[in-house]
Amino acid sequence: MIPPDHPRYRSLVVRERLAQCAREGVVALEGLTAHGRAEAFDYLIGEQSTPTGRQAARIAAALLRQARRPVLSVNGNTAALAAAECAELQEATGCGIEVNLFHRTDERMRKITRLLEDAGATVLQGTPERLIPLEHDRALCLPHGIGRADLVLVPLEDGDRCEALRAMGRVVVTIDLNPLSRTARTATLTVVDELTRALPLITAAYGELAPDEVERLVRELDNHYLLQAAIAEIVRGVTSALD
Ligand code: PTJ
Repeated sequence: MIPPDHPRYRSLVVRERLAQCAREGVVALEGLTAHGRAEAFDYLIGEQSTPTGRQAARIAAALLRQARRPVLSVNGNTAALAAAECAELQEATGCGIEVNLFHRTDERMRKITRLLEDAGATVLQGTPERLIPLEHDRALCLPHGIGRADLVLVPLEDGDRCEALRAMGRVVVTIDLNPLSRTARTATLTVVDELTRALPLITAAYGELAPDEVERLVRELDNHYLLQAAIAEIVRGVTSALD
C-alpha cells in the first residue's frame, strides 16, 4: 500500500501500475527501463508541462486537424499508462488506433487491444503485413491502418520506425520526454512532455483551434527549434533548482 501523503505518491502509483502491467504481460520488461529514463527527464522539467510542450501539443492538434487518415500507434507502455486518454483522443479526433509492438507476441497484442477496448477505444483489427522497411516486428502493420495513414502519432517510439515512417513520407508526431532521442530528432514534430499530460493537451487543443490558427501552426512548424527550446527549459530548470 502506497501512503497517499507520500511526497512521491503519483510517481510510485505509476511505477506500481507499470510493474503490475508487466506481470500481466501488457508491458514488456524493457518498457520498465524506458519508463525509468522518462522519469529522469520528467524530473528535469519539474514534472509539469512546459510552455514549449504546450505549444508542441497545439501544433500536434493542428497537424491532426489537417490529416485525412491519422492513426495513433499504441505500444505496451502507452496502453498501460494512458488507455483512457487514447480513447478520448480518438473520440475527439476520429483517429484510428492500431497496436504496434516492438516485442510483439499474439498474446500481448490481444491483451493490449482488450485494455484499450475496456477504456472505450475502437482498435483496428486485421491481418498485418510487413509494410514498413524494418527487420524487427515493428515492420508489421495493417494495410488499412498505419499502412495507409498520412499521419502517425507514435508516443514512446523507437527511433528506427520513426525514421522509416518519415522516409515513407508520413507525418510523424511523437511524444517523448527525451528531447535528445533519435525519435525526437527525426519526427516531424516532438511533444516533449509526459504522455498522460500530453494526450489530454492535444485532445483539448484539437477542439479549440480556429482554422487560421491551424494553418499558421502547421506553416511555422520547426521541430529543431522546439527541441532547442525544450533543452533550454531543462537547462534553466536545472540551474535554478537549488536557488
Ligand atoms: O510495448 P513494446 O513491445 O512496443 O515496447 C515498448 C518500449 C517502450 C519498450 C520500446 O518502444 C522502447 O524500447 O522504447 P525506447 O527506445 O526506450 O524509447 C521510449 C522513449 O519514450 C524514451 O525516449 C523515453 O524517454 C520515452 N518515454 C517513456 N515513457 C514516457 C516517455 N515519454 C513520455 N512519457 C512517458 N510516460
